[in-house]
Amino acid sequence: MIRTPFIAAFVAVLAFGPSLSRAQAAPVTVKIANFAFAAPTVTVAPGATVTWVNDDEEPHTIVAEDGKSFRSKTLDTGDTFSFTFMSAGTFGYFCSVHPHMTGKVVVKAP
Ligand SMILES: [Cu+2]
Repeated sequence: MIRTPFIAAFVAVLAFGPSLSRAQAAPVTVKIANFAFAAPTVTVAPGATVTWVNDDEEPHTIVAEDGKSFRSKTLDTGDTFSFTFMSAGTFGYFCSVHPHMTGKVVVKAP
């Protein structure tokens, strides 16, 4: 069949095209453990989703320092919270249960 390679190439573009564009805004996971965000600072591209995972035995929250960009509910052990950062900037955040727990997401084009 002559057409098969063309179809295969087309399918490859469909399969890999979106993942290539997503790679520029790769998702990041931030673990919460021992009353700290690890890593405390992450740098992502615009459009990237950051997911926090509570690996602690204590409840934690993720609250934007500006009070409006994002705010999670209380995360129990194993709970996650995700936020997609569309615009460039530096977004500090803290845990409202333990305000000494702070972190930062830096969003900038790669
Ligand atoms: Cu906390």
